Amino acid sequence: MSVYCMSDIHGHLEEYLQMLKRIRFCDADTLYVLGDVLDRGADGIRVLQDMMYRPNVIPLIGNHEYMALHCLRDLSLEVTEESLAGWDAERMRALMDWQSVGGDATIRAFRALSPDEREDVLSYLEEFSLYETLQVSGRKFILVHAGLSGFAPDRPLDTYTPYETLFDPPDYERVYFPDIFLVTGHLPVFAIPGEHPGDRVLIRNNHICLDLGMGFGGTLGAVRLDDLETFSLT
Ligand SMILES: [Mn+2]
Repeated sequence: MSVYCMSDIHGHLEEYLQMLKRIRFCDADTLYVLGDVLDRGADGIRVLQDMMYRPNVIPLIGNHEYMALHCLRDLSLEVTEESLAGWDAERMRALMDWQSVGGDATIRAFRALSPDEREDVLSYLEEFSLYETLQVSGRKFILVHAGLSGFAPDRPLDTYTPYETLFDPPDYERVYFPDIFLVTGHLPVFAIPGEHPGDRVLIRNNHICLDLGMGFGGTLGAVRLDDLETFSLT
């Protein structure tokens, strides 16, 4: 009956399954996945298809799913290169922005799906939430993919936009809430300044940063919120 978080799986099915084994994930546990399941690695869609059949896996949206959602619905209807000629500049820019951060791997996998499978994937992605708040073993947590841009201590969480929560990392030197851990992915731990191992989940200043750079040749991390035990595949 434990609660786990993982983030930035980035198309790495083997490592995702390996981490589920490592934490001995069972039906009584809950796993929150904090976005960026897709892109970079080849198997993001397969990870999604595993997650969607597990009622105890709760997905949050990352910037990669956000970008994918802006393009996949169109790609689902129009899969030919010719049909792209009918796209307006804004849609083309959204597609190119997504491709520039590794979207091609997902586009290839999505095009290989049957129409029913595509619809299942799209409906699943549309359910992803922007943030979650939790209390586990007396500790409070806010889960969000990247951070809380435009932060004010009294600002209600439901007023943050996708641009404020999915793209900009927080200031890991700053304590945002004295009594709440802010749990994020998005920025690999090795890119955060300071003395800490790049292949370990970082807990500092009421932040928990889960991204160990799986999308950049790094590894996958996880945390158990019940006791703040951290896990890494290295
Ligand atoms: Mn991200």
